[in-house]
Amino acid sequence: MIIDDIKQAVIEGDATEVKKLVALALEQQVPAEEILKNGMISGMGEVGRLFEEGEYFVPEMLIAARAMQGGLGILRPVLVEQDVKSAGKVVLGTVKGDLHDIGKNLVGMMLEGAGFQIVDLGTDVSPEKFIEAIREHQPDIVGMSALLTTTMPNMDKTIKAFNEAGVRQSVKVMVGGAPVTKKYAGEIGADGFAPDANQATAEAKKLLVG
Ligand code: B1M
Repeated sequence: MIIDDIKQAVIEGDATEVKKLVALALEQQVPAEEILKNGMISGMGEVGRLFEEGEYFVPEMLIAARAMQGGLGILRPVLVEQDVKSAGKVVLGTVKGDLHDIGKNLVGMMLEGAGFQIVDLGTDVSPEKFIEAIREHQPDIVGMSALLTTTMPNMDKTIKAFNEAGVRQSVKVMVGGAPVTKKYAGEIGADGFAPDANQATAEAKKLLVG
């Protein structure tokens, strides 16, 4: 099945094959969500497992990540095509010390698809850079992503820096990423949390209402 082939191509880090198969799956009317969830994200889960077991090393993870980004590039127009009017502005970034950006990019794409305007600050974003972006772009929401247990505390530090800089009240803060939990989000005083990109969209909408 094409979904299994996409998953396998991500695991093998074959970017050309991933791009080709994702395009083919879309042509065959396979829903984008299924390609994403059961093909690409599932493949990355397996890559993580292989890394944990010592079968894969950082280069293999990196190559798989490139393959996934390639596939996301093909899916992007489908994921973001829906709305045109702006539902709100979101400044998005992966916290300081953290270079993982696939999940953050996916959250950005889904938010864009739901009509949000995205200002993506990239990875390894310091509290100062977030604050600068708040002052420059005046977003409704600041979204922070972290994939490492060692960088997750930088979300807390960033929120504290927002308080000190006097910008905390002007934005809602949403956090997410594999090690982040709803409980942790509450502990650090974030306004919202989402476990995945789909729910990030629903959470962002909720934050702007309530
Ligand atoms: Co890294 N890495 N990595 N890695 N890597 C993990 C995260 C790890 C779990 C692997 C493992 O051991 N099983 C482990 C972390 C362990 C821990 O902290 N508990 C790990 C490690 C240890 C490391 C290094 C330290 C390895 C080393 O150097 N020894 C190193 C750190 C570098 C750094 O950041 N400073 C490192 C490096 C890398 C690469 C650069 C090689 C590469 C990243 C490339 C890139 O992103 N451009 C990489 C990869 C690919 C992974 C895995 C395999 C895949 C991550 C991913 O993209 N998942 C990962 C293992 C795994 O997750 N199974 C692993 C797919 C993505 C769609 O999911 O990012 O979870 P995710 O995003 C989801 C949700 O979390 C949520 O929605 C997304 C979509 O549904 N979400 C949000 C994310 N952000 C959100 C924000 C929101 C809301 C929801 O609101 C704002």
